[in-house]
Amino acid sequence: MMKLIATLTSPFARKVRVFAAEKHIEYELEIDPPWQDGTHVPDYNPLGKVPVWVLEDGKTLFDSRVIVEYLDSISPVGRLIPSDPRARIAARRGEALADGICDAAVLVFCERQRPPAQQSPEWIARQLGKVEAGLATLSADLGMNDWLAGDAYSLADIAAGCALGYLDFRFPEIDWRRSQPHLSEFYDRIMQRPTFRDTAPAA
Ligand code: GSF
Repeated sequence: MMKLIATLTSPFARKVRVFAAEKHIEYELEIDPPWQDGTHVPDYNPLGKVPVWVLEDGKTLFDSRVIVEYLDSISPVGRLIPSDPRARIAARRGEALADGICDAAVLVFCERQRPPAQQSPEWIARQLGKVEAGLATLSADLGMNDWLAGDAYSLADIAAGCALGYLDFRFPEIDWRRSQPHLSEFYDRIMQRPTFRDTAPAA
């Protein structure tokens, strides 16, 4: 059986979990927080990050973008990465934007774990600026549409939903719903999907 090494808080791992669930791909979920002593994550991924996907023959795939591409290729059920080149690039761009928001947010979260005297307010502000600008662009890209890339639900929407969920989980003080009402409606729409409800971040 294929295996996913993840945490229940990683937005990148959630993207993979939602993606696999939407495609009815079965796998074993192994929780292994990469920050903890004794983690085995570096044995699977030299970068020491989750998610990692372990194939039946023991080969490993990372990062989340490579994993979702693989998952879309092994099952024709409900394609989530469009095959039309323009729609495909739009979906991947949306994913890159959402992942980039998460990268910046994760850096802020990590910085805030350090002793207060070692934290850099400038660094935190720089990363939070990326989160704000990223949200504004997501909202602009969504416009009045239901989904981010073309007419159909895609990888871009999954990545964006995971990014918004991560912000709610780690940064409840960021009131993105008020500043981005379209994203708020989008998030309500995506949270109706069982695959999203079943994968909400948990401490
Ligand atoms: C990012 C994975 C990542 O940042 C991907 O899979 O898309 N580009 C990669 N993972 C974090 C956990 S998280 O905050 O989602 C991670 O494993 N960090 C451990 C470390 O040592 O940086």
